[in-house]
Amino acid sequence: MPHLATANTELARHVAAGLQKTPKTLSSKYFYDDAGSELFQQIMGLPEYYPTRTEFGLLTTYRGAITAALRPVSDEPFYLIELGAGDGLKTKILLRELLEQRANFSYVPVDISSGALDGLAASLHAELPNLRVEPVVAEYTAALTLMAARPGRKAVLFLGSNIGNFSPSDRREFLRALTQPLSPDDRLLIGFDLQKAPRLIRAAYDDAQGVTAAFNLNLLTRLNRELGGNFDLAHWQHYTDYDPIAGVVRSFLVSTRAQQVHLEALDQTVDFAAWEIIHTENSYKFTQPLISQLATEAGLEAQNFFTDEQAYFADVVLAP
Ligand code: AVI
Repeated sequence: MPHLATANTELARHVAAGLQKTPKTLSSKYFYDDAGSELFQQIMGLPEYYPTRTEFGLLTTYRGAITAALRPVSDEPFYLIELGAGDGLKTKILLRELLEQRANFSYVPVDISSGALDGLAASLHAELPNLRVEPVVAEYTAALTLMAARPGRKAVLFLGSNIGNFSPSDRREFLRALTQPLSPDDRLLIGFDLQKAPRLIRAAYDDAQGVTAAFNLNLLTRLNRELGGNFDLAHWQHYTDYDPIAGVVRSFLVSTRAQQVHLEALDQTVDFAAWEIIHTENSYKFTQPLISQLATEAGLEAQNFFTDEQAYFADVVLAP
């Protein structure tokens, strides 16, 4: 018998509230259980999912200029802090470059899951034995407040267009909260997926092999396991669309028939009409003016804008 969450966990409270909204809504932050994280790794390698390989190419091409913008001019020690490090594949490009430059720095990967950080620290230790790694298990803003007490520049990485999964008001608030503990000498490097041909964007979220569908549907498997739900996956579909006016991919789970779902841990039964949706994810796409506006609103200045030849993706250096 799996161990059920009580009605008091963050997930339980989120689901109880989200399934009472109109439209029903669940946050994409709950996609990333073990199976979801594994599926996201697969998504990053899909032919249709251009953001990861584009950002990888961009960091490779501009690694010299990017590290020059991030590291202090003098040889004083600094911290390269990464929010949500994942497998570190992209970051290793910058880490290798800084090690080759003999830069005086520590790498500080931040995550709320200590498991994710343990794996990363072990792989870094094996691959880059000279690298100083100081993992921090914390929420992002708490980690930056903690690091602000240390002397030396903080260069903060937030790659992969993770910023695109926030709503416009949440991303403004998030960036303001991130910026608040930083001092004028610190820097941020943020990855933004850019607006482009709508069909290309849509295909990235509706791949031919169905991996993104499995990733979205896995949320229901998680609710079945952790909240004692009885979602029958045979009667749910993944649906996604890109809205070029709002510049956002919205993803949904669609109930293919009228059905009731019981969630034991919530002591709640939820009715779904035929073709009713649960909105599960927003993936916002940006333009250069939107990025500049966002920076200004957060009290930041965009200093360098690095993009690929096709202008699919941008990594932007920002200063408080
Ligand atoms: C993590 N995040 C930036 C991904 C994105 O592109 O919005 C998550 C994702 N969802 C579906 N595919 C990938």
